[in-house]
Order: sequence, then structure tokens, then C-alpha cells
Amino acid sequence: MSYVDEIIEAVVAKNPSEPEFHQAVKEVLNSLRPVVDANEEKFRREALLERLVEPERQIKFRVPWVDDKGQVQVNTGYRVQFNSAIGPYKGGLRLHPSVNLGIIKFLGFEQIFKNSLTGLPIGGGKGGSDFDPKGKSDREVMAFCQSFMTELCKYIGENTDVPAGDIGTGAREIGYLYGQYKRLTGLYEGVLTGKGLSYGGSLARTEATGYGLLYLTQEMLKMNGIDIAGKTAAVSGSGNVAIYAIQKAQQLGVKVLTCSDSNGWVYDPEGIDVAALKEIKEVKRARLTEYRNYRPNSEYHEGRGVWSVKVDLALPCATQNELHLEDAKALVANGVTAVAEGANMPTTLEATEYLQEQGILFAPGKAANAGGVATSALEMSQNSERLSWTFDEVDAKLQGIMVNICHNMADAAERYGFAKNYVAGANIAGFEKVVDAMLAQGVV
Ligand code: NDP
Ligand code: 2IT
Repeated sequence: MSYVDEIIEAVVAKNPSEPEFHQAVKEVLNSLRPVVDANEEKFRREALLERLVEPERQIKFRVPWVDDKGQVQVNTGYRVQFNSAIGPYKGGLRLHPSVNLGIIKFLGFEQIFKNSLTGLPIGGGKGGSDFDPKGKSDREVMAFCQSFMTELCKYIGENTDVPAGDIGTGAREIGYLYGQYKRLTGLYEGVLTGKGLSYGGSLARTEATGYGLLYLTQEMLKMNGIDIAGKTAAVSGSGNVAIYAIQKAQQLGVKVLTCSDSNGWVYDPEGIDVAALKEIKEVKRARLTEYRNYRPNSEYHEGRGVWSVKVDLALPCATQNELHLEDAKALVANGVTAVAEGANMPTTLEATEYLQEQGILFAPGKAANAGGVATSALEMSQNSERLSWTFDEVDAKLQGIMVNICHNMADAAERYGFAKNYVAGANIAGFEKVVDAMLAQGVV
């Protein structure tokens, strides 16, 4: 059996009931076959793949807090410190009822290669909790965040592990987490990113993931002789990534026809109204059913459906495994040109393979959504030098990083004979730097 197949089998056997982690490992390792085959003897002796799929550390802890009725609630907290070969662990905190160890491990594993692709010195980690911020009062969210940080603060620091936002963790949560870290440790340091601008945050971090997604998509289209201006797009989600993806798409001349939340989706034939979306989601924290109050010509549909709309570009920006094989078939039947992942692993393996077979340009999340963590690393740089850069400076750096990632993934694919297979290209390009650092640092 090949080394890659042995490791995939071992991961499944050793980590039962973690299907998302299996999926992420399979996708990455399958596309690394040519690199692994070329170095098999050395990698086996070094147990390189065994080390790569085993987190350096996994922390799981109790998070008790008191709700507004005086009732004690208990959630589970996680931080998986996956790989620190190229820098301190870096990755978001997800707050969603679906969170379990397997979800955090899949996200942490992806983060290793994504962070490497940014070209910046950040290792891979991820954390979160099965706490659901939806419907909670600000005081309840604060109580949870303070309890969560009371345990987490023992394991993080500006030079060891720097968490950030993800699903359910936005500016409000980062603020409460930061305040508690400072109170417990007495340290005013860049231990979290996505901070508010008044206490060490970076301009353009809020916009970065969505903007970066569009910068990479624009470049990928350009490399293939296609102009992004004048295209139509379907976006899923209506959170941080989706909102700023829609905004940047519109600035680039793309008409975005859809967005969604976990209850339903909106079709707006005139193009999504970003100001309305921001008010509904960022200010009111309400549901998308409200969108029709702002845009009477739009449609609201319960359930799933954004991928049934005829568009040139599909940009999944909600969550994992939200674009299935039948969705991919519908997109292709409707003449889609490109799919670029704003979320982490939103496309199932079968759907990804189908899209690639059909010649659709496909940008994987670890490349396409890397603008968020890249700008987090820029926030870390600003915190270290105790300076703040302007919006335009950060945005220009972000654009440069996304264009570089795009070319690096295309070049790596080409080098190994997979021209235009950007999934393979992104995995290989991300892997090469991490492996080099792991081998140089010996058996650790
Ligand atoms: P938010 O919490 O701001 O928004 C998440 C959006 O996705 C909401 O519209 C939410 O709907 C929807 N959603 C979440 N879970 C589900 C689900 N199980 N089924 C259907 N819809 C769902 O998160 P972000 O925008 O920050 O994150 C979106 C994706 O992007 C995630 O995969 C995240 O890991 C990834 N990402 C985020 C980065 C960042 O900087 N924030 C960076 C890189 C990747 P509802 O409100 O109804 O739950
Ligand atoms: O998935 C991701 O890259 C993020 N949620 C952002 C992580 C970060 O450290 O900014």
C-alpha cells in the first residue's frame, strides 16, 4: 500500500466519528501523492505524514456560565494547536452548536496549509465551542466569553497561539475575550486578532476575507483570459465573509444575485443591497426574512437553493459541505465559469471532483479565503511594532498576497503536471514550506 493510503487508513481508524477531519486529510493527502512518492523513503523514515496529521496539542475544557435566568449552563471549549513549524499557532474560534473535536481538527488541519500559503510566519490552529451565540443577550455572550478565556488564556499568547474570529465569533466576542485575557494576565498584547480599532485592531481586517476572495477570483479569471467585470454571482451565507465578498464583487462590476442564512435564501434580481444586509445582520442580528422589507422586488425562499440560480461565479461563504454534487451539476448545467470557496471546505469531495472534470475553474478555500488570516498576521505585525497602518496600506498588502497565492497555486499545479488543478496546486504549495521547516527542525 502507498504511504499516502496507509496514512489515510490510519487516520480513519485512529479518529473514528470525525468525518470532516477524514475528508480534509483525504483531500490534502490525495493531491500530495506525487510529492510524497518522490520523497517516500525519506518521509517514511521521518514519519513526516504521521506527524502532519497528529496535532501537536489538543485542549478540551469545561465552560460553565450563568444565563439571564440565573441558570448555570455548561459548554465544551476546544483549542487544537496543530502545527507550529512555521510560526505561532494561528486560527479562529468557532462558536456554533455543531462544533465538536472533529470539526475543530478539520479546520486546524486546513489552517496549516492556508497559513503557509499566505507567505507569512504563522502555524496552524483552531478552536471554539458548541456555545450558540444566536438569541443570547450581550451579557450572556460576555459571561460565556469570560469563562471560555479563563481556561484558554493558559495556552495562548502573542508568541505562542493567536486566536481570532470564525463562525459565531465577531467583533463583540473578540472584545469580551480580549478584555478577559488582559484582566487575567495583565498583558496588553496582540494575543487575538480581529480586535476593534480602538484597542489594537487592524483596518481592513473586517473586510479582508471577503475582499481577498474576490481578489483571488479576479486573478484566477485573469490568468484564464476572463474579465471579472460584468459577471453574475451566487453567494451563500450572510455573515462576515459573505457580506464583504458581496461588497467587493459589486465594486469589481459583478452582480451578486443571492445570499443565505441557515433558514433560507434571498434572490435579488437587481443585485444584493449590501447596506440592507449589513443592517439586518451586523446591527439587528436578525434573519434574512427581513430583507424583503428593504427590497420588495426580491424573493425569500425557505431552505437551500442558492446554487439553483443561473450565474457565472459561485462563491460559497457559509459553512462546510454546503455545495453538494447535485448543486455542482445544477451550476454546470447553468453554465457556471468558476467556483471559489470563501468558507472552509464548503464543497464536498464529489462536487469538487465533478466541477474539475467539467473544466470549471475551482479555487479551494485554503487559497481563496486566506485573506482573512493573512490580514490577521498583518494585525500581529502592527501590534508588534505598536503602529497602525492605513486602510489602503493593508488593502494593498492583502491584494499582493492574494495575487501571489493565486500564482503560487497555479505554478505548483503546473510543476507537478496538474495544470489548472488549483486544489492540488494549493495543497502542494502550502505543504512544501511546512515540510521544509519540519525536516529542518528535527524530530519534534
Ligand atoms: P459568520 O458567523 O459571520 O457567518 C456565517 C454564515 O453562514 C451565516 O450566514 C450563517 O447563517 C451561515 N451558516 C453557518 N453555519 C451554517 C450551517 N450549518 N448551515 C447553513 N448556514 C450556516 O461566519 P463567517 O462569515 O466568519 O464564516 C463563514 C465561513 O468562512 C466559515 O466556513 C469560516 O470558517 C470561513 N472563514 C472565515 C474567515 C473569517 O475571517 N471570518 C476566514 C476564512 C474562512 P446563520 O446566521 O443562520 O447561522
Ligand atoms: O478560517 C480562517 O482562516 C479564519 N477563521 C481566520 C483566522 C484568523 O486567524 O484570522
